[in-house]
Amino acid sequence: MFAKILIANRGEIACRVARTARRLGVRTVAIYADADRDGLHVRAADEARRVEGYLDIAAVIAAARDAHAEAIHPGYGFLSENAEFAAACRAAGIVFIGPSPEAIAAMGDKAAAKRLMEKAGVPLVPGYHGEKQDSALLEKEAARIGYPVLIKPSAGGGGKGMRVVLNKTAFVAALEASKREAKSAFGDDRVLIERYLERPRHIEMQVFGDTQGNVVHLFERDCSVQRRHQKILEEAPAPNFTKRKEMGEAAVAAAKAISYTGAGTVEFIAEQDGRFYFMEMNTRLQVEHPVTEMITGLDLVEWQLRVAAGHKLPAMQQDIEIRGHAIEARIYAEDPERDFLPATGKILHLGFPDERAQVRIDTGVEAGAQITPHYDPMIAKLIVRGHDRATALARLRQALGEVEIAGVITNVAFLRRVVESKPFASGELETGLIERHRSELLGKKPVTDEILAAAAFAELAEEEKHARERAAASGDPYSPWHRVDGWRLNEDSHHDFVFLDGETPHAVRLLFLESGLRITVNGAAHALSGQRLPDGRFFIRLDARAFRARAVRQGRDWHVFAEGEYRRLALKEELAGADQAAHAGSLAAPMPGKIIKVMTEAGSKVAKGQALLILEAMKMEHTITAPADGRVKEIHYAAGDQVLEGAELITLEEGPENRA
Ligand code: MV4
Repeated sequence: MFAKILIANRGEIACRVARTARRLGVRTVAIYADADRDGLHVRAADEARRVEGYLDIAAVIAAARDAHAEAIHPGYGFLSENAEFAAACRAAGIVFIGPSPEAIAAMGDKAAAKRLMEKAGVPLVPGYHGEKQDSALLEKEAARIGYPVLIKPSAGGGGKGMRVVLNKTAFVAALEASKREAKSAFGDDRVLIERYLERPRHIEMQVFGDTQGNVVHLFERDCSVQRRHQKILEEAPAPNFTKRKEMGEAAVAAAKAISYTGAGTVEFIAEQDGRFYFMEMNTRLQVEHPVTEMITGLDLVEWQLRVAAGHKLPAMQQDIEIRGHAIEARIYAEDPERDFLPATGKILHLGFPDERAQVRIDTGVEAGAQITPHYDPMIAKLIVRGHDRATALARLRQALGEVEIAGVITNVAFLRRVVESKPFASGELETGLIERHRSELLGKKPVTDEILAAAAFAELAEEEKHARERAAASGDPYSPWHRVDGWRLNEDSHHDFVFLDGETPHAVRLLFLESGLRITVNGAAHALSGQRLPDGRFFIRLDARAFRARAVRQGRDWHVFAEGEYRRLALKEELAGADQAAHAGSLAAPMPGKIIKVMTEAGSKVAKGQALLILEAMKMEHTITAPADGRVKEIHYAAGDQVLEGAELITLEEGPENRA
């Protein structure tokens, strides 16, 4: 086994590889770009080297040499399927933890790969995969195959440049469009033509080869649930799938045809009746490998390291079996309500369910991390196992409800809706599932009374905390003006809030009665009480209901998590029955930009409305002013600094004692 390896990647997969390496006593070297210098993956490794970028072949090899790493694990993405990189490792005397450059290249050209697979007896979608590309010939081939057909670029996967053609009349225009897109995306305008399958499933087989020529498969994964070729949910084994044995044999034949070594995935497209056809082979470890690990009990990274070190496969086909069912959900920073636009920002709070035997979380970020547009927006993978699919599904639903992410918009609620949906629950998987059920899966659900009550309770607790601090700081801590329970002398004891859920206002009234606290939400009054739990959450009683809730404050907003639901609520105004409590606050950048000028300094007293800082964004200047009287506690940036949206610029201590 290797003494030391370099991990040429970042994020969750770099952390994932480091975990197994550590368990095996293999030392690890991380690489990082400047934007990632504080990344979790840097700390997950034993040492780290700065590189200009993760795609810089010479720099990665130099880092490995410099650190005396014997091998490089490429993870997925970046250089993982770059034959040139694998060859450069070989030339430098470093082991590439993956297949040979020849195997990578053989699968890189999709049409050439299909010709090769055809020879190896692997089933293909009826089609044309030839080298001749004149349009009259292609049109004739399309007619031979029979419409509808699909035109695909030979050079690329991922759906780019693909065109469905319904009939002969539309063929030439579609061919030209496909070629144009292929040329600009891959620098290669060759295409192949296939019969178009209407409701296919994406089923892939995990394979492994060693340097002695042994090849096994580790069963299939169903990755049909995706949108725009981005996988969302993956599971193993594929539900309602009848061709496991045949597909396993086809995948092993595919790997053997190119003398494959290491971890690979043979992708198939399958019809609803189970007939399947080779699509492409991914010559790397995949994002969704954990579902295979959960059903086989094997560690695929350990297998990769062993095979790369020249050992025989740790288990042969007859020793590998399926135990139970596993599902992975990919948590992305994206906004389902805005056409899944990638979201950016700072993660203010990050909470996951406790990891246990059947619940696994693979992540590469932590609270405080910035989600930037520069890298993949995946925050974490949540993987669950059950003795059958229904159990795994229930566990996934539960675990998703326990995920707490504040500060950046995510797809967690959307995932939960997909998981709870009828087509997913019944295992009727197909690549069009999300699109077909779009309207049921999207659209806002009304905010619950529990969420509003938790927000109001959190706001009250926050105000009481400040009142207590004020009382302690004043000379007369027993003055009735500092009472923290809402009671005010000779005043109507209520407290009104308006919480904005997006555009929708929700009026909430807290009433302080002798009998206790009451809350009015959505026109109905309820008894309310609560206490703080050791983990920082509230335990709240709302009439006869009791639940746990977490509330995370961001300026005047509350991020509230309760009963699997999440809302960001903006406190719009507060018409207190008595004097207003002051708010400690942070001033956040409203958009990404550059600091032009700082007009105050730490320790200064400032008045409400006073200009503190100028931010240039989108070619305009924005003046950041004090939201209240207070004292500047800390200034986090200087003139010339670039800031991300939501970055805390200045921390203010508010309150009358800080008044100028
Ligand atoms: C297909 C197909 C229907 N018929 N081929 C999309 C990406 C590429 N790797 C293969 N893809 C498809 N090929 C034929 N002959 C439908 C798709 C397809 C798809 C495949 C797998 C997963 C998701 C998909 C989403 C849309 C289309």
